[in-house]
Amino acid sequence: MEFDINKITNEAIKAINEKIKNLKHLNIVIVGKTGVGKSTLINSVFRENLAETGIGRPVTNSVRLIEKPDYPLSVYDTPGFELGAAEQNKVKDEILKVIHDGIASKDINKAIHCVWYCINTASSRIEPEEIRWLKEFSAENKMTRVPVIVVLTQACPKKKALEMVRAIESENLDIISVVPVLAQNMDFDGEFEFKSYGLDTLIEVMQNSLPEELCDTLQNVQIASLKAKKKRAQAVVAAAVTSAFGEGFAPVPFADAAMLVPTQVAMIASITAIFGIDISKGIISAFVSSTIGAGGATILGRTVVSNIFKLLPGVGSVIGGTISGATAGLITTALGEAYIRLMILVYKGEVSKESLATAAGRQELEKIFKDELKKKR
Ligand SMILES: Nc1nc2c(ncn2[C@@H]2O[C@H](COP(=O)(O)OP(=O)(O)OP(=O)(O)O)[C@@H](O)[C@H]2O)c(=O)[nH]1
Ligand SMILES: [Mg+2]
Repeated sequence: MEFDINKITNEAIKAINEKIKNLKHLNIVIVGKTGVGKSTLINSVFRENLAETGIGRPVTNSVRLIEKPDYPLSVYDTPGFELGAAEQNKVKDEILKVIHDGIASKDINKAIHCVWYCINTASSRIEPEEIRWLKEFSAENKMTRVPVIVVLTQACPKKKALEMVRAIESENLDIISVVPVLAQNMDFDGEFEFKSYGLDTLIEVMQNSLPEELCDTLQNVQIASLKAKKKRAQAVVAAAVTSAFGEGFAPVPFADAAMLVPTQVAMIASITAIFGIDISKGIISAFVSSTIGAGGATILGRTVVSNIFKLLPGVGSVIGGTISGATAGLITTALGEAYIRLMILVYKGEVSKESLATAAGRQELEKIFKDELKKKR
């Protein structure tokens, strides 16, 4: 059958745009005294320097909403917050109002999904006022149950940070975790530098506390953990294969290319959304032509199957133009894994659209795909 790379590329681009447009909207609240490092944290965890480049508008007296067009995250920031009973109560009530408004909307896109309460590790000890705030907030959050994560900012030295973690844990607060982080490297008189750490743990804790519908969104906006993106992307591949090919015993008519392509296109769209990078048509077209359409070695159609089988001795045989679902699944898995490898290269800036347009670039992609196929044998 005729295998139209351009058509599949266009379908993939369309699916990617749809997937990104349909991501659920994530909303988080960040509380903490002025100067603890809230803005630094936001810029380090989320793509596009959000705290600096996002449009901040006042929601209430002390709460500011940071958002960007076509960006599936809103951050409710509390800049300039000073400790003191009156100010603390005001901020608490305003945040509770934001939470209640979200719930009243009955819309997951408007609900508050998480609160980060930031405490600076550099302060000599945890102030009783902070603990009191957390206790009072938790009491009023009993019904609304928005998960609270205590983030220990500027957490160095680590030993001191760990002491603070223990001190907070001993308070038995109604929080899901205490996470020490150093959002940016910290320089000491040019003598030595503490390396940033902990943001990946914060992402992991978030990922585990969010409803499933928001997990792709979190991965889309976060830039703190490549490992978390990869893990989520691999889960997408596994789910695509399971849902499309089941247990894999039923024969799949291979000549019918239409059977595989939609599954693979949807899988690629989801993975792209997870990586949160702008993907050009050139990159998708290079990927399609060097994998499922590699110079005469398309996976689809009978000729292809035999080509693939040269790579996969012992996998089974082609009977009457069908292959087992297991084999179709295996090819799809290799395709997904190869695409994840490509996304990681693009994410790290190790490959460009220009280099993929060259013959050498495409050969490299083809090699990655064949590599993955051999792994799955
Ligand atoms: N090296 C380093 N500096 C940090 C870190 N976090 C915060 N800082 C510094 O601490 C100062 C205050 O940080 P901000 O992020 O502006 O604090 P904020 O909580 O947003 O403060 P307000 O907006 O006033 O409430 C800035 O000079 C930051 O550069 C960090 O992880 N590493
Ligand atoms: Mg700030």
